[in-house]
Amino acid sequence: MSYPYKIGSKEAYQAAWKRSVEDPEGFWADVAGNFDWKKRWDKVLDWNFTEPNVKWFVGGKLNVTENCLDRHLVERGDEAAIIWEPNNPKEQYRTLSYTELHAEVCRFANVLKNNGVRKGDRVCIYMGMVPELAIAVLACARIGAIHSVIFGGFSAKSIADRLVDAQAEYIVTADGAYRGAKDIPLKSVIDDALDQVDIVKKVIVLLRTKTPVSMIKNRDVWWADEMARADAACPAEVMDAEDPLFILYTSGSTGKPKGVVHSSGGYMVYAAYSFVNVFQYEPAQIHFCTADIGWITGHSYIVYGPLCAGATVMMFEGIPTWPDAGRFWDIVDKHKVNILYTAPTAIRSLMAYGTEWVDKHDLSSLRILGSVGEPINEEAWHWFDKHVGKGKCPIVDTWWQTETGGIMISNLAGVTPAKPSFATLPLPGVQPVLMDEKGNEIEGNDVSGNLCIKFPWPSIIRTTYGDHERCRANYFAAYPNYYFTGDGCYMDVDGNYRITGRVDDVLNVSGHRIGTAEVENAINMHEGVVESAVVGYPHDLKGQGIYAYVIHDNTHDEELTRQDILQTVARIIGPIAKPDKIQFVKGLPKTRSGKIMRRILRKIAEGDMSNMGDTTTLLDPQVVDDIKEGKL
Ligand code: 7RM
Repeated sequence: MSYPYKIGSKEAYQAAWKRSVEDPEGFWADVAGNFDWKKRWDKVLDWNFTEPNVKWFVGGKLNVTENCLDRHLVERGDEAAIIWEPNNPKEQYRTLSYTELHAEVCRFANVLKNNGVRKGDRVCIYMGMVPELAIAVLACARIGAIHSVIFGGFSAKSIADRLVDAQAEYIVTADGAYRGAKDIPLKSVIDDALDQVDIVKKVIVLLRTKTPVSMIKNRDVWWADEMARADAACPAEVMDAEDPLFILYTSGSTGKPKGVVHSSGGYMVYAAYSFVNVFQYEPAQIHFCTADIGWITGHSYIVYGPLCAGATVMMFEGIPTWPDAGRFWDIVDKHKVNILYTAPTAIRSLMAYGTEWVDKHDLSSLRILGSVGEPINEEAWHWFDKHVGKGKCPIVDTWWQTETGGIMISNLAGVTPAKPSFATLPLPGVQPVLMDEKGNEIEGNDVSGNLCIKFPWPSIIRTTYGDHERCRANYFAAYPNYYFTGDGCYMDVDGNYRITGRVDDVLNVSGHRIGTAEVENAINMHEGVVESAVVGYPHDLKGQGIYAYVIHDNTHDEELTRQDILQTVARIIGPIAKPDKIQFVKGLPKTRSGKIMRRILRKIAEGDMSNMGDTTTLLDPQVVDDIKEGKL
């Protein structure tokens, strides 16, 4: 497989970026021409950012799975598409060639059809990191069903909310999932969700952990039984370039997660284009993205991008620290991984275990390293470079979002220079700008502002499922005619971008987006809680920790209440949203109009008790001192 759209030198990068701005339609038509279309598009781009209404490759017809699977069969059918490493290193790993993956996807696509799934239907997928997860995702794409993958750490309540929002009538799950020393009873969580929701018609259950499950007659069916009676051949559904490919829920500044909708054509083109360019992928290399497919990183850089490029992906079921802190390095060594794409939080946690875990393994197969999910601090960057890359592997720091579908700002490995803690430069096709408070573009270098994108790229969010106005209000209203990212950004004298973090009420905990309002809602559901305010604070491993200030009616034991609140948050959202610290307070710093002054709460959570700034607008300035005294 060759990649005519691969940019291989600094000069080519500059030329490509320039062309992408001067002639975006010509630029993207050239990239998109390298994929299999059942019908070529009539028009490359139709757009406005006011509604917003963005359409790429208008009138084009395709099926994403033909690009990810069928077109590789003749030349590289026997080569590995997925190498799967199980949670337990003593269990045999599995390799699925492109031919095998294609066969499994087609058969499972028929299973979906046999169970009533039709084009446009929403299918919720709640599974661990097993090959069947990738198979289920691709099988949906095969028949034009819209998948909505939910990360295995989310609670029954979170699942129920998402099922209702997406009006999903079908679920694919497993009895359980292995993660380190734990196993998570997935089907049982689904059953709890289904006690709250009555729209689901079928649940297809994969046997993985042999955890006892309840199987309800006429509703729940086993994966293996269904596969055994399904046909092998499944022609790919003809999809419009703008037909939705998937929904993925992500947190914003309101209490309710949004269903980000991605298209078929534009998303696919951008996922493959960014994969090949950022990682400078060469055929036969083994690409290991450690993210879960439940997050956008797994969608774009385990499934769609790499498979579309005919790459070999490493898929890992477990966690970096089990059975020991050398697990990633053991996998790299065992499977001769060439590209390792992971998160700063994982790097920091492994760093804390010491270098002996890394040094034990042969990492000489590594060529390129990547980071995603949050700003990477310099210490972690240098540790990654020195101890993992041995000073020989370019590191790509990739900035992007669920809403952008693919990597937007990053160096291209070994082609454009890296700078520790900087995502550096936009990919050709991406036009970032920094905005001031008044809504003007900030010109020049060595400046800071809010990061916006001024021109569409193919994998831009199309809508928020079932509520287009929400999409407009969230991303296209703060700065008219721009896409607003929600991130703050600094640009250095050379024009390199450094993402400094969210400027809205969204936390980034271990690379997971969590809205402060979401956590507050969950805490407030606990009996006796009168009110709460949640802020982030710097956390050595997680990047940000969650600090909750809670007003409680105080009739119970404080420590017990604390534990109960944690339990409530785990129930309502999932364990990832549990506050690291809970401080019981008598009052919250509120303005006369009733707004909580989070700035003050953030300072206290950070342990910075100095100058609280202007507190004269507070209803009761005394609460600030009370909170300071009780700081954890
Ligand atoms: C891919 C992903 C998006 C938010 C985004 C940023 C932060 C992501 C970086 C980063 C600094 C990076 N999607 N973020 N990557 N910050 N440097 N390389 O993470 O939707 O889950 O989160 O994550 O704040 O807005 S996401």
